[in-house]
Amino acid sequence: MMRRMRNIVILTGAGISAESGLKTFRDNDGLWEQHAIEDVATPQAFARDPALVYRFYNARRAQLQQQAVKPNLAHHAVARLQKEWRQGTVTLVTQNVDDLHERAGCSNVLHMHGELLSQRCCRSNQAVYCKEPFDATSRCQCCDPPSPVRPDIVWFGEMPMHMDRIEKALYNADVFVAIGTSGQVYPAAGFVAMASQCGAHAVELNLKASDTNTLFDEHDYGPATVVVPRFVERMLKEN
Ligand code: BV8
Repeated sequence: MMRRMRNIVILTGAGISAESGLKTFRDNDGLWEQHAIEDVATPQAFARDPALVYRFYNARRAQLQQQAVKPNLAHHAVARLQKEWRQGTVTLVTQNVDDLHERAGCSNVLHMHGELLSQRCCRSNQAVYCKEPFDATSRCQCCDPPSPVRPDIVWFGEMPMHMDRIEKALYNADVFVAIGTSGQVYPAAGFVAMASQCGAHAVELNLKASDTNTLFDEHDYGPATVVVPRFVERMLKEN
């Protein structure tokens, strides 16, 4: 018998934004200008070929702001759950760097891998909202003299953000829901094990079984715009 469901932790990945028109990492074999994304999204790539890395993020930042790219039914269902859940807390952790959760009405979104619509000072590490392209000639507004800026993104080999708040939420979770993630990138892929060890009921909502699917108690496979609203409807009705 599952203990009373109070605190929910939701982890989303690129799959929740796929139906909004944003490519997932494993689409097109995860390539960018014939480079493996894992080879572009690294500090080494930024040091070796900054123009390529600035270009990669400028293109994705521009794509995110296209008229056609907007939150889909899955983003709106998550926002509904965050708004209507009265039994406890809903902590939303995303691996995504887009702002579709916020545009669907979600609050306190923990972007553990950073955000596209932000630029970070290479000297002070201060991040500021930015929707324009920027490159090696761009400068911050927080230093004197101004310093170079970088995408406000957590690259492979860099420490993800908000880990203290995420770990606390996982330890207190009664339900852990992973949506649209392949379970290939750590530490995010390890969250289901952490939550389950503390007694959480784990649910996987995805197009197909992820690499960590055996760690989940419950699965619903299909497009996020179908399985996520169905899950939220059931959670709100049953509790
Ligand atoms: C860390 C920002 C330690 C970039 C991202 C060697 C060297 C260094 C590190 C490592 C190493 N080997 C392993 C590691 C650890 C590494 C890692 O896990 N590597 C993997 C490749 C093995 N992790 C790290 O480096 C992390 N940091 O370990 O730091 C440390 C410790 C102390 C001090 C310092 C450092 C940092 C990882 C973060 C990397 N940055 N993003 C950017 O966005 O440009 S990760 C990036 O890839 C995304 O953010 C995302 O998280 C990930 C892709 O995962 P998904 O979101 O799951 O997307 P994917 O395409 O894989 O899957 C989509 C899913 O959706 C699929 O299952 C599909 O079926 C489903 N789907 C598709 N359509 C739909 C759908 N579902 C529903 N509906 C649909 N319509």
